[in-house]
Amino acid sequence: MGASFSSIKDTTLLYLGPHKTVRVLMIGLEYSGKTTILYQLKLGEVVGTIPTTGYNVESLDYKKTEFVTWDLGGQDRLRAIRHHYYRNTQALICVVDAGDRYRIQEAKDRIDDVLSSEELVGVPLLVLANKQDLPSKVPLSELTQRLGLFTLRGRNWHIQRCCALSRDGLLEGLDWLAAEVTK
Ligand SMILES: Nc1nc2c(ncn2[C@@H]2O[C@H](COP(=O)(O)OP(=O)(O)OP(=O)(O)O)[C@@H](O)[C@H]2O)c(=O)[nH]1
Ligand SMILES: [Mg+2]
Repeated sequence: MGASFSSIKDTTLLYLGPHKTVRVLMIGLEYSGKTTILYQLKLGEVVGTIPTTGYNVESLDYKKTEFVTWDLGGQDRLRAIRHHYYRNTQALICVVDAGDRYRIQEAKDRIDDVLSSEELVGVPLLVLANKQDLPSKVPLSELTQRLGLFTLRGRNWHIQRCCALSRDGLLEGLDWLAAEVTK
């Protein structure tokens, strides 16, 4: 934590350009930080957000891969429309507010609900344990346990600490995802 990261745009200068396009779905409870993460990765800055009532979609070029990333609004009432975006998804990012221990069960229920979709069978899952700057953050081992990640079967998963405000951990998470989708 505390190290500075170059923006994705800067990083792509090192490469010849995207060689592969991957459809990524970003899910998680409302207020977990999905939109903040999306625009931190796209623009290299923190943007002011309002609750997402549909989706945001951005193309992120990173390590010869174009991540077309769909950030789906997390409010409960949007459940009925979220599944329309599942088809052809090649990677999942689930954002969890690690500072809110009272909503971990709800976050687990959301993950389980999304993963139960037939359209997402076998799709690799990156869990971003966001808001690591908050003193109330839940230790990663406890979060991993309570989200039930050890019991997942039939898909590769990885959990990564991050802070959307400072960018810490975001590129490490994308590194894992990039390696997964290019296997
Ligand atoms: N302290 C802290 N606050 C964060 C962090 N990431 C996001 N936030 C704040 O959390 C709030 C919600 O962020 P959003 O990105 O709008 O959350 P969301 O998951 O997109 O929410 P929905 O669109 O309703 O699903 C905002 O006030 C962000 O500034 C973080 O790493 N640390
Ligand atoms: Mg949002």
